[in-house]
Amino acid sequence: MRQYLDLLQHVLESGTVKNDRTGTGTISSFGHQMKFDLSEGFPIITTKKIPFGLIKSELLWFLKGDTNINYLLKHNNHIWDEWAFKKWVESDQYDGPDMTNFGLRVQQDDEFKMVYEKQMNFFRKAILEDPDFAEKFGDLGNVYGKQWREWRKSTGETIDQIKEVIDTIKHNPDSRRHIVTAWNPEDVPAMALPPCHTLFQFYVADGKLSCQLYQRSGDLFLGIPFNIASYALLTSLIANECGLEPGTFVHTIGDAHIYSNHIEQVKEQLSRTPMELPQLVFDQKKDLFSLEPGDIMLKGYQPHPAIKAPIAV
Ligand code: THF
Repeated sequence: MRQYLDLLQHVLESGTVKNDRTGTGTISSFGHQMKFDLSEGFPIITTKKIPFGLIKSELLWFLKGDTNINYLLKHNNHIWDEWAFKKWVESDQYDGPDMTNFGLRVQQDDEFKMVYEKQMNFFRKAILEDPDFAEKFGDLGNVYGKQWREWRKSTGETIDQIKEVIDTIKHNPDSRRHIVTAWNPEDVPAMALPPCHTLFQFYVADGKLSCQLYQRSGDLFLGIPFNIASYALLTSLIANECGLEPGTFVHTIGDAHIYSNHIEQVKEQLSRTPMELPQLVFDQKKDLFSLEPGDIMLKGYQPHPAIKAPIAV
């Protein structure tokens, strides 16, 4: 995982200070690529502990075509809560305390943080316990799951991009069109968070399946370690489904940035020595769409301790 640490170091040293949508501030650099040979072990960062359980449930959620955070909450996964919460507090059915700009205020104002946490806990409970509320406010709209499995055509029909790409990998492996896109220009203006993982392509050679992701924007400290592990897992699962071995994961990033409130954490991470990579183990007989998080595990993952950092919303 030297490549990841080198990228952190490079952006820290030569990035440009740049303002961003969230108002947090970043150091940023444009156009980077990392390559991970999946036969050398599973590429999960070892210089801090990454909660792999969250990566499994998020990826399976995407693959099911689910866009409601209810599934994630049932699996104790809270990485998308803020986005659904934001839709709720901005809707005309919300009549609690003012939550404008909660992402920034939570970090600056302890009194506000308590009020926010009370609202957030109420929100989570309602999503889990009240099906009508969950249907209305748990849904994130046209996010990854929707675009991957139910891309809407102008005729009203839908395209299952994942099924189609598996089919073409199996029947026409040499094709140069094994592409899944999440970037839908028609949807973008109305989206709370337009897809960061805009497009990926598969490639078959020598019995191995490789995958390249074009990520338009990458939060190097919090998001990128998740994204690398998630796409490495996706590549391995699709390879298995197609009777191939996993090849290389190529990660191409547009705006690669370190948030200004992650700098101390990044320096701490750079002071640590990487450990050996773990092995991915999963139930290879199960079909892709019926896999559950419990069917997937890492063997020999012995990372350094976790490093906490605030997420920019
Ligand atoms: N927004 C921002 N600012 N960065 C992102 O990486 C990001 N994502 C998704 C949507 N919006 C984003 C959500 N992905 C964590 C990790 C990935 C996320 C969201 C949050 C996170 O906080 N990870 C903690 C552990 C959290 C926990 O244990 O519950 C960590 O230490 O890694 C782009 O994919």
